[in-house]
Amino acid sequence: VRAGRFETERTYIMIKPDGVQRGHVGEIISRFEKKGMVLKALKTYQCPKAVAEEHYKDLSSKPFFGDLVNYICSGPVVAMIWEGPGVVKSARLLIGATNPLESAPGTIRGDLAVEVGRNVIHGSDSVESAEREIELWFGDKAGVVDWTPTITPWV
Ligand code: 3AN
Repeated sequence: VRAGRFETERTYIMIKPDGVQRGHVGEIISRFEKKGMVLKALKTYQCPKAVAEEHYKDLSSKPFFGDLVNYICSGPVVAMIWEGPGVVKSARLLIGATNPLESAPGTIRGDLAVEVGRNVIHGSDSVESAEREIELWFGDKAGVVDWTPTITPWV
């Protein structure tokens, strides 16, 4: 995909139930917008257990897997597709390290969280994971709009 002069990619970003309930949706979306990424889909969603289990299937042998699935299903999430140049890695940098106590200040988790089990946001860890997760969460294509901003954002 080419948007303007950039080669772009897509990533799956999800504000977890704690981020939604603590009122951080606007703040988090704002950080991605300010960075220059393009919002391609957004929905609030009450995640069924099967979707959370599929999403985190690589962690199914971890001792915290059950708690993780229950947490993701404990209230609505905000599921999003963001597009932009290098967006998968860039989003991970904006999000910060998995453990919020080790995330740098200025990152989303570094600024907004203290617990690894309540770390506010998910972002895909590779282009391949992103495509798998987009298919899982937005497979029905509902709310997914293929658009390119028509203004040139900068010279
Ligand atoms: P990330 O979300 O930064 O990609 P992963 O994929 O290692 O990190 O972990 C996925 C999710 O599992 C984390 N976002 C966090 O919610 C949860 N998690 C990871 N490690 C732990 C842990 N030690 N205890 C509880 N939950 C954890």
